[in-house]
Amino acid sequence: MPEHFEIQDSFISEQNQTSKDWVEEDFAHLARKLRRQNVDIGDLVAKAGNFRVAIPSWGVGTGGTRFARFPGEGEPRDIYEKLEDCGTIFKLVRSTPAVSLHIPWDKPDDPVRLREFAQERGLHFDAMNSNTFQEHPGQRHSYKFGSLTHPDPAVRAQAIEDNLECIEIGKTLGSKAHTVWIADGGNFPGQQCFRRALERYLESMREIYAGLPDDWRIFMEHKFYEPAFYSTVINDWGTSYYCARELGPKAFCLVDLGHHAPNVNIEMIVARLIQFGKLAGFHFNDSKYGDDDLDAGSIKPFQLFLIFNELVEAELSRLPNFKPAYMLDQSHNITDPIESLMMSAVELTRSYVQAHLVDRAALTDAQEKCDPLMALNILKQAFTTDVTSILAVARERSGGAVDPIRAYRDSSYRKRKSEERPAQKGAVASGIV
Ligand code: RM4
Ligand code: MN
Ligand code: MN
Repeated sequence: MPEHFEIQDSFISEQNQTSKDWVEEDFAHLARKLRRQNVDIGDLVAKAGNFRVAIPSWGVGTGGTRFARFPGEGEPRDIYEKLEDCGTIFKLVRSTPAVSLHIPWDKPDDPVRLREFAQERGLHFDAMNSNTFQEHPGQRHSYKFGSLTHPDPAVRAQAIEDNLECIEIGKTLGSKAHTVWIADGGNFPGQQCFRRALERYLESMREIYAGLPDDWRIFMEHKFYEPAFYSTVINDWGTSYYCARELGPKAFCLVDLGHHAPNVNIEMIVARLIQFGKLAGFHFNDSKYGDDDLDAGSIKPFQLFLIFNELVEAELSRLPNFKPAYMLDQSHNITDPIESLMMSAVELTRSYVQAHLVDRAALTDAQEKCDPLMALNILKQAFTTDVTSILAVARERSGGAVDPIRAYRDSSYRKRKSEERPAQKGAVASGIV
């Protein structure tokens, strides 16, 4: 028996056999239905099979709120165990071969070894993420009043250094992008000079930008509040876009779905950033009230579809500079993180495939003829088409599970991990998300 339990490919294919009947029946029915609309189901299976989204290293640990954290059984205790879980997710859903690392939460002691460890599991590294919103052991200066925009140049220099270090580690890991989210802002009117803070941000970011390798991109993530409750420095996409323009062609704006005020039209922000050639990509999650970090598609699935509608439209139009990076950024407080991440990856693929079902010629026609009802109807038709069997077939063809959640539960993976990974008394998993 291997020292570390792994779900075997043979187990997955046995599981898939038990779903064979319904998959074939639903798939054949859907193929006929789509043929009536002149859509080839094979094309959609290929699209589903090519969809990719990165898993956040911090997402496989159990999250918490500012009130409490309820540690899950057998949760990963270090980055190697986190990668084990990411490998399991990848095995079952097939769309998640990349992992996005948060430094220093998951700072590797030996990046070369970590890269090899990932490769052995078919994984590679997506965008790096810096963390200048917390204090880390041994840190000289406090980030209590900010990092890249702090009034004290020594604090800013430290924050710049922290970001450059992420890039350094990322180079060894094979990453090609760096994401910067800062918590800088204020809790009270008058606390910060808005203009000076943004000037300092740009000044600091220019130094980080100068440290980017030629084939890297830098992503800026805006957020309108929290932990700062009155103002933030990179508060919205407009500020982010301005900074991306100022910094240069390697700078882009990242959209985290939870970082907008309630009811904001996020799909329109996405369309604008696409049009201006500055969309970095996404931190996918869902929210009801704030930066809730709930599972993608759990609260506003129609919004998710509308976002993918914009993305697919751009993909089909072959716009230059359009290569969005897709990442999940969620906090799993009451579910098994592996299950939530798998389900979210599936929901993103669902929206992506459904967006390919939009009859674009008919939509343009309705728009040009000022026919709002028909335009909405065209979108709704795509959104209400059940593409579950397409997703299942795409996964199965690439060796994944027809029903990832069931396969995962039946495998007893979590139970086995709880035996292998006894909780360390008093230990706090890195990451508070
Ligand atoms: C922030 C933001 C960042 C993430 C941290 C943990 O709200 O979404 O992307 O790194 O949370
Ligand atoms: Mn985020
Ligand atoms: Mn967030």
